[in-house]
Amino acid sequence: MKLSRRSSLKLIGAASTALIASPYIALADPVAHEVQMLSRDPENPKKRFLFSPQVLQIAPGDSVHFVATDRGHNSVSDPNMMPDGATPWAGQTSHDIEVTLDVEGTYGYYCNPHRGLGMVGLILVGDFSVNYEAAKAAEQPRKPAEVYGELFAMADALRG
Ligand SMILES: [Cu+2]
Repeated sequence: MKLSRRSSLKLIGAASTALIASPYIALADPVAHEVQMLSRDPENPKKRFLFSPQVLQIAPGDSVHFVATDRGHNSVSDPNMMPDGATPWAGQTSHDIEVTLDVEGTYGYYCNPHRGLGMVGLILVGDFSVNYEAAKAAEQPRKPAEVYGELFAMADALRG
């Protein structure tokens, strides 16, 4: 279901009132996060073709807006790095795409033109342990495997 942020918030508000006793109703309103698609890291110009931030931790129901800050990139979910029941996404090159992630778990995604150069990212939703080990073990080409090594090291630290 694709809703504007405003109508999502309205629905959440209605649901909270109707189901106030449910422990599964989020306490906070959903948050809209941004991930920039970059050809060059402004903080480290030697670093090319990256998502920023590369690792994003969010709550279920939050949205992620992939912003085409630089042209020539897109965001595509990796089918081997998603929890069961999650909706895959595939943005058009040089276009923004916004996804709402309702299913808890570990999500990997890549830029189609630059996957081979290691342009990949990780999103951790809620209790992301459900498919964490499977996502970590997912087979990758050489360069993305290298980058995922770094990203999962960061994610390991978040797991405590
Ligand atoms: Cu790219």
